[in-house]
Parts: sequence; structure tokens; C-alpha cells
Amino acid sequence: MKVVIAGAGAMGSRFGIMLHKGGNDVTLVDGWPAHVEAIRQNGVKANFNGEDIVENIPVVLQSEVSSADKKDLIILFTKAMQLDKMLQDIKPMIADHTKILCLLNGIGHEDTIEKYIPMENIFIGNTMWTAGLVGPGEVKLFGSGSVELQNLGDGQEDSAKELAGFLSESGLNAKYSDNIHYSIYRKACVNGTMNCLCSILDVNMAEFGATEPAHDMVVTVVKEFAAVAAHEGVELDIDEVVAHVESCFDPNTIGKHYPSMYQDLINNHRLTEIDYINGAVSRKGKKYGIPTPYCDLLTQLIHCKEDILGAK
Ligand code: NAD
Ligand code: AOT
Repeated sequence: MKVVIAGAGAMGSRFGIMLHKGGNDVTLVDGWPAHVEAIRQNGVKANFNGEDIVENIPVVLQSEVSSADKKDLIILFTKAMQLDKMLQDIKPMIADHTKILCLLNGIGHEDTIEKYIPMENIFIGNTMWTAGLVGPGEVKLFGSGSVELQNLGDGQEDSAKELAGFLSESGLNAKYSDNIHYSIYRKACVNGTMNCLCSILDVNMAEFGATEPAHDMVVTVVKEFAAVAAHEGVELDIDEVVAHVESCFDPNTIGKHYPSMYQDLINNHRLTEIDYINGAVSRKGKKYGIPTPYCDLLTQLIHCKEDILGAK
């Protein structure tokens, strides 16, 4: 199987490394010239669960993508606001049979992907793996994780199960889900609380969890996500989702992770995915007549912080 990782930052590098270590034909595609050049020169450097490794994976700039090289599977790992441009740039690699798997955080990416790929080839999901970009060509990977995915097109369940099996062969711990929209909203609740609040408060997830108001804030945000999801026929179990979000507070498992929004905004003064997480819930809330005051405020606070820090 010829695999492309479209967007080879922190998470794309993790998936690229694990699939390449698993013996697969992997190519990385990325839009950041310094990162691509560093990988070309030195391979992808990673601290992988405490061990320093180098994985030599072929890499191309998205402006260099060639139509001579059609791929079987493309795994999307851009930031949400880079997705449309990436899909335009990788068009030459897409054949009639090419499957696309989207594991980005946030809600509604299928609306963007459907413009480029027939429904029967689209698979969507989410992941509990984490990763951090240290600098061009270098990532930090620790802890364990999982993937859930499902087909968007009718009758593609077997392909989705095969795809999960393929990822699991390389240790990515992937499972087929028969209710992926539930899983995506459930993961969006993690990001809709942890990503923005850790960025605003300048803390990791364990430090936020140790504050007195944390529980009430998590419950309030999850209820807003649940109200919007219910309007779309996705009935979140609020207590279970709150417990899932709060499991991220544990400093012995994942609590010391600074969410990707923190890494972008606070460490690197980059624009964030807020409009695809809390901002998406705010927009949907307005459309459906559902009040979402916490999501509205959190979205605005992150945009304030982007302006204050001159994020690009
Ligand atoms: P990332 O920012 O590391 O990489 C995304 C793209 O941004 C890549 O093309 C990368 O080259 C580019 N980029 C990164 N830093 C840059 C810089 N300084 N200058 C120019 N370009 C730069 O993104 P990620 O953290 O891998 O996230 C990809 C998707 O996965 C997002 O939707 C994210 O929310 C989601 N996700 C992330 C994590 C995590 O722990 N990082 C966990 C689960 C899901
Ligand atoms: C995360 N983090 O999704 C992953 O940083 O954007 C992110 C992210 C798995 C479990 C908890 C948080």
C-alpha cells in the first residue's frame, strides 16, 4: 500500500514514523520548506518514548507533488485551516481508488473533503495519540493512543475495517466505529475544553484540572457541545463525556501534555483551530437557535490572544 501523510507536522510525523517502521511505503507531504529540507537532509528526528531515533522517510513539498505517483491511501494531518489548500495541492496523487482518511481535530471537515474526493473513498475519525513539533524535522512522541474511524460512503464498512486493521499492524491501535459522529463530538469536547482553556490559562491539562472551577467549566462547555450535537441527531452521554475529558487531567497518563493549540499559539505564535472547535459550536448554535455563551466567549478570547501575540 502506497501511503501519503498530507501534513507532516507533529501528528503527521508520528503516523509517518509508525507506518514506516511498520514496513510500509510512506511519503510525507508538507508545506513548510524548512521542515521538508531538514527531513530531506537528516530524516525525521524523534524522541520516541525517551529514545532518540531517526527515520528516513521520503518527503516532498506540497508545491512539488507529481501526478506520476498515484497513492492508495492519504492520511490528512494538516491544521484545519490548511486542509483545503492541501487537498488542492495533492490532487495529482489521487487516483479513482485512492482512500482518504481525515483524523484532524474539530467538526465538519467532511464538507471540505467532499469537494475533492468521492464519498465512497472518504473515511473520517479521530485520534487520542499526541505529538509535539520541536523544530524543523524534529518531533517529540510519548505515551500511547488510539484511532477510531468510519466510512462516510454507503457500503464501505469492510474497507473501513480493513483500514483500521492496516493502521493497527503498525501499532496505531485503530478501531472501526459504527457511530463516528459521536466519537468526533466526544473528542471535540476534549479539545473544546483543554485546548482553549490551557492556552488562555497558560497551563497543561493536569494543572488546569487541579483548579477548583475546572469541573464546572468542563460540564458547561460539554453541555453546549451536546445541545448542538443533539440537534444533528448525535446524543452525547454528558456524564460519560465529562469523565472522558477529565481523564486527561491525570498527570501520570496524559495530563502533562500541552494541547496542540497551546503549542501553536503560546509557543509559536501561530493561528489556532478555534473556529473549527468552539467556534464551530458557536456558529451552529446561532444557526439552530441554541445559546452557547461559553463557546462564544472562549472563541473570542482565543482570537484576542491571537491578535495580542501577532499570531500568523
Ligand atoms: P502541526 O502544526 O504540528 O502540523 C500541521 C502543519 O503545520 C504541518 O504542515 C507543519 O509543517 C506546519 N507547521 C508547523 N509548525 C510550523 C511553523 N512553525 N511554521 C510553518 N509551518 C508549520 O499540527 P499537529 O499538531 O500535527 O496537528 C494536526 C492535526 O491533528 C490538527 O487537527 C490537530 O488538532 C490534530 N491533533 C493534534 C494532536 C497533537 O498532540 N499535536 C493530537 C490529536 C490531534
Ligand atoms: C489530546 N490533545 O487533541 C489528545 O493537543 O489538540 C490536541 C489534542 C488526546 C487526548 C487528550 C488531548
